[in-house]
Amino acid sequence: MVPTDPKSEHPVAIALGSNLGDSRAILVATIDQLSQDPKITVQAQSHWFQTAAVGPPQPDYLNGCVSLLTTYSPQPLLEKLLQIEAQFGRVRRQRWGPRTLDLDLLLYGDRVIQTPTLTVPHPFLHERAFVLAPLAEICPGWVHPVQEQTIAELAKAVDYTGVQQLSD
Ligand code: A4P
Ligand code: MG
Repeated sequence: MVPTDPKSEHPVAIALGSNLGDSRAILVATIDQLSQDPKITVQAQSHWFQTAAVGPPQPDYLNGCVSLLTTYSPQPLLEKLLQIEAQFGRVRRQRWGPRTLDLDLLLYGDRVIQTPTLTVPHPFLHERAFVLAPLAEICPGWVHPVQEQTIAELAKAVDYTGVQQLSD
């Protein structure tokens, strides 16, 4: 793996999701937490989307994405995300089951990372409408380093049934 220069800033995209509790308040507070970290500059935030759950039957999700510049290297950034999830009471029970907060590291520059704890790009990013709808708003030209297509191109290929953009 190419070492990350600790001083340089790296573009990152993160997906946010919640379908338990006051999802809107939890996601807004999460972005606030990210922006308060001195190693993170939040660059852009998508609209919120109400989305039908993929996986076992459960309530609709609120989903959105943010883009960042960060001096964190990938693993410490993941740990930061897991720490914020824990802070909002995320308890892991069931794979793809309901959660107060799910933070996924979607893209880290053009890096391809495969470790036991971290896969980047996120393995389902290119096939999930609930990720591609918000992501295409904020970074349409970002080239997915495995699919070798832009986010806008990937976003054109998925079905948006059950994905509704909210007005604010
Ligand atoms: N991990 C590996 N790579 C990553 C990455 N790129 N970003 C590891 C974040 N985590 C990554 O995650 C388990 C472990 O994955 C982490 O500890 C980390 O080391 P998790 O969040 O506990 O597991 P999970 O979320 O239950 O499973 P998974 O496969 O990550 O599910 P997803 O992809 O997060 O999907 N439907 C709608 N409409 N909207 C949603 O947001 N989300 C999910 C969960 C299912 N259905 C949904 C939604
Ligand atoms: Mg997850």
